[in-house]
Amino acid sequence: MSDRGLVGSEDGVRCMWMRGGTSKGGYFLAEDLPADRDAFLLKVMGSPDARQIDGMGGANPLTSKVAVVKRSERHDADVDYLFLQVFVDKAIVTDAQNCGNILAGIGPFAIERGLVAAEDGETEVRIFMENTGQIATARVATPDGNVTYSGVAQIDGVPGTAAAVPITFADTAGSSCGALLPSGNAVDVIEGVACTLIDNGMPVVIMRASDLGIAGGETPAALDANETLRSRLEAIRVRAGPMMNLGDISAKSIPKMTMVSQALTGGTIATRTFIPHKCHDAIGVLGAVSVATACLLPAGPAFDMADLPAGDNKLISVEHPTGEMSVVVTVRDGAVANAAVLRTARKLFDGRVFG
Ligand code: NQM
Repeated sequence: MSDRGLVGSEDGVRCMWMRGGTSKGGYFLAEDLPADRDAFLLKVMGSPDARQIDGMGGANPLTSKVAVVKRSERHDADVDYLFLQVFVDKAIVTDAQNCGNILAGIGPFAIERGLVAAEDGETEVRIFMENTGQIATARVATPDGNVTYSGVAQIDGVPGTAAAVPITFADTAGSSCGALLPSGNAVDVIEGVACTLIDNGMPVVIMRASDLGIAGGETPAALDANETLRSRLEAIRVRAGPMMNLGDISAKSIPKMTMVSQALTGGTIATRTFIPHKCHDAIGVLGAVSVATACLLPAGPAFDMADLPAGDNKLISVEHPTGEMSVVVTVRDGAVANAAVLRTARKLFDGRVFG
């Protein structure tokens, strides 16, 4: 029996729960979702409720995420991926942002659901990211033609090791804002703070930590408890949204707010990111690509703080509260031509979920 249109269907809806990078969420085939998708997803996650006690969500934006996947009709992609952020404490489901962490589970999910045929050894999956209209290419470990989640790759923010999922992005500049520097400037001063408004896959406002009165190495819990900081960041964000061609951002989870300082553990730069109302325990994938790109802008606050390696293929180590994210960028004519990251993913559950 079809589940379409039945929010509270007693039969539930087919769904795979996966960790993708440092995030976690429900992965659905587009054809399996009911017509009143957003009402269904709010019930699945248990939103709005700070504890999400009546749903699958983990009471954190990073564990209240959804991927919707279908076979692509494009010649340059195998599958289409739509990311949806389900707010924890508000009745909002938004496609206004992309997510490079949940992206890490798309290749394995697509193969497991039969949308992409597995090779013997490794399978390349070309993913059209519907939120931003761009393509990512993921490589999935498929020994003997089956997806494996076990392996030796380690990413900060996730305990243990798993199979590597290397992901390459090209042409991510201006993904949501229409231009890499949507205001036309490398630096804008907002509320007295020097900001770089940048979008290389994720719209991010980059500021010096010291300009916001913090050192830059604080824990997310300490920053979440800093009401003065949070209200200053929101005042800047509200003004930055329209400058970034994002319109009224009050009900959107973009732009992200990243404060940078000099690297603390041997990386290129240190970050603390609000996404946008809670401090990230790590940093988003595409958020890190935007920060890495900002490190190359001589006039900006990130350049001042960055300890950049030489050469046109740069490994930029973006430090965050639980370690670092390595972004490998290829620089052409002084600009980032493409970026690559290493992620892992793990299937946690496959079954039916109830709305
Ligand atoms: O920037 C969190 C995450 C993300 C987004 C957020 C992400 C990205 O860590 O590509 O991955 O910034 O909301 O999953």
